Order: sequence, then C-alpha cells, then structure tokens
Amino acid sequence: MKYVILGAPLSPFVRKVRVFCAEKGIDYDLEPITPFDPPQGWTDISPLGRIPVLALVEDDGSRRYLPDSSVICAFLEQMHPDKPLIPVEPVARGEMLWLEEYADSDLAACIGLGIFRPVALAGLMGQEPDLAQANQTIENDLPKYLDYLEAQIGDREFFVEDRLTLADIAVATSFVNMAHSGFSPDATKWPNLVAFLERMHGRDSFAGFIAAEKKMLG
Ligand SMILES: N[C@@H](CCC(=O)N[C@@H](CS)C(=O)NCC(=O)O)C(=O)O
Repeated sequence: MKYVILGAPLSPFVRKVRVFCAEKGIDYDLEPITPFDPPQGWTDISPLGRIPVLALVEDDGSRRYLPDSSVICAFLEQMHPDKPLIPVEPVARGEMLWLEEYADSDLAACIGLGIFRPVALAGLMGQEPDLAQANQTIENDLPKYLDYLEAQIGDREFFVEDRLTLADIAVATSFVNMAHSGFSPDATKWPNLVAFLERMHGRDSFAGFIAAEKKMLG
C-alpha cells in the first residue's frame, strides 16, 4: 500500500502529518489540494471539506481515504510502530492526546485565523496584510495559550515522557505559521516555550519544510 497526503504545505495540520512521517521515516507522495478552491467531489473524500486527507493507494490504484491529521497519525502509528510517537502508557497517552487536541483546536484557530490568515495568507493572495488584527490577537488572545504551554513545558525538553511525541509536533506546527507571518512569542515572557520551539523548528523534520515554505511565501 502506498500513501498520498492530500493537502497544502502551509496548513499546520498537513505539516503536522508530514513531520510525523519524517520523524518515523514513512514514505508518501503529496498531492496539492487547496481547501478554498477544492477539486470537484472533494467533500466525498473529505466530508468536512478540510485538509489533510490520507489516501491509501492499493497496487491496483484503488484508493481509500482517511481525513483529519489526528486520525491519520493514529493510523500511521499502528501501521509503523517503530520509533513510537504516541505513548502506550495510559497516563502519558492521555496527556499527549490532550495536548494534541489543545494545539489542534483552539491554539491552531487562534494563530491561524488571528495571525496567519490576515498576514501571510493575505500577502500570498495579493491582499493587504491586516497587521492590526495580528497585533490584536498577539496582545489579547494568544497570551493565555502561551502561559499554559510555558507552564506545561517547564524546563523539560519535551512535553510528555521526556521524549519526542506527537504532542510536541502538534504544538510546534502552529508556531511555524506564526513565524511565517513575521511574529514569534516574546522570549522574555515565555523563555521555555521559545527555547522549545527553537529546538523543534531546528529539527531536520521541521527545518526542511520551513525553508521550502518560506520560499513559497517569498
Ligand atoms: N481537525 C482537522 C483540522 C483541519 C483543518 O482545519 N484544516 C484547514 C486548513 S489548515 C482546512 O482545511 N480548512 C478549510 C475549511 O475548514 O473549510 C485536522 O486535524 O486535520
């Protein structure tokens, strides 16, 4: 069986799955899909109209589809148990799943809608960036997430089990979108989180994608 990731590289959720694959050494092809201009029949494949979707391609070319980054990562973890990124021990697993959910839902929405879309995505689409909206998000909406993550990471290298897990990838991916928009959390207020993000974004699994995406954004 072959894998094809359907999605756009700038999506934090597509990047989450790609980094997960890079860390585990899983091969796949990427088929570009923009959710704002999807191909015909897209909602048959992705009922919520979202990216990413993983296509499972059989030798005869037939395909089955799995939407949602969390579902995709859980599936791939079972298919490729080497270099585990989802803990098995129940408490660690619960903590990891919670951080993944926290990052994928509210954190991603705050950064995506409040910073990335009005600045980087607007620029990519030839519109005037709305820096006022981004600054407003950074001053009023984002700090509660940064405070929580700063407290959770403390002086540890990773969020869960003292080793890389999907929680680290899920948190770090949205901050790539913040960086693409020209912003980063204030290191004097959130030093441990900023140090964590620098370590994560410097890993081979993230760094290659970040460099390629920067080129796309010009
Ligand atoms: N929970 C989903 C969220 C995916 C998501 O929201 N993707 C965005 C792109 S970053 C999307 O496709 N948005 C289009 C839409 O919601 O119509 C996941 O983890 O895959």
